[in-house]
Amino acid sequence: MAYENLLLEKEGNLAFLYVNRPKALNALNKDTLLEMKDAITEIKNDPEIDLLIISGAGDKAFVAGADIAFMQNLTAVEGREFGALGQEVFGMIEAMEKPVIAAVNGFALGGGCELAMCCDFRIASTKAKFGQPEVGLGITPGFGGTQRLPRLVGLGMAKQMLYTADVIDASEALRIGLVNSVVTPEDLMNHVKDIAGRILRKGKMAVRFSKAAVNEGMQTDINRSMTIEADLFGLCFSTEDQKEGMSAFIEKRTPQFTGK
Ligand code: DAK
Repeated sequence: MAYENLLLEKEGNLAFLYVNRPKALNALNKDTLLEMKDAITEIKNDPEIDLLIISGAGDKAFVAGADIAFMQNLTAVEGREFGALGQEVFGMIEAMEKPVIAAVNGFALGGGCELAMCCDFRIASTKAKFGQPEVGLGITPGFGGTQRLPRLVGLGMAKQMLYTADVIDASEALRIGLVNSVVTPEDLMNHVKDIAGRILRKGKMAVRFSKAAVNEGMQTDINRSMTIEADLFGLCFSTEDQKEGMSAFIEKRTPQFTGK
């Protein structure tokens, strides 16, 4: 499907979703979020696609936030609806079975930082900048920032970022664990594709079950989460990839996974 505010590209088993409103630094308005909902559904249901990379079009921004011009005159009810839509779309990304990597190429502020945080992990270019500037606009983060940021970087650092609205650079984001690595802008996509390739060469269902175990386990207590892990571990033994992976090890050869 063609989108007005997004670019969706496919390359083998990889999908690349670019937020594409460079003139507004890829800010998210309602139409863009609605398109993202469709695009995520399309990627989720595409049997050819095993991994999604999300980035921003242009060379300046990943996503500079929710669209302030769009939000400026919202009523309380419309604001709530807009927040709920963003939460729904970001929740779909987080819950998607297929791994999702954020390739953060520039400003990731407000809703942009929140978009990056709902991905499985984040790789940044040296140009990336992160922050939750909402309190400077007289609002709170509304697309999960108050919840995902403390889970990723800890309570103290999250509260400092949320209360001060300070923008941090890529090296500081690396230091606090918000991103996994920082590379030059020229190297960003190749670096992310290299990581994606290493994931795609593993047992597909094992990767998906690992994602489910982490995501579901993090929402519950340790006893329940261990049960979730045990269940998903057990489920692996219903896959052909488990048999192939273990046979290959015993036979001292490289496994030929089929994703089944
Ligand atoms: N929204 C709309 N337009 C934006 C934008 C944004 N977030 N960010 C940038 N733009 C537009 C600018 O208005 C400008 O448009 P023109 O004037 O050219 O028409 C164009 O992009 C280029 O921006 P600048 O000229 O400002 O570029 P600079 O290099 O000088 O500065 C900047 C780049 C990223 C530092 C600056 O643009 C900036 O500070 N942008 C705003 C960043 C920000 O505050 N982001 C957080 C947005 S608030 C909720 C739902 C959602 C949310 C909260 C609650 N509920 C319903 C509960 C989410 C909130 C946010 O994300």
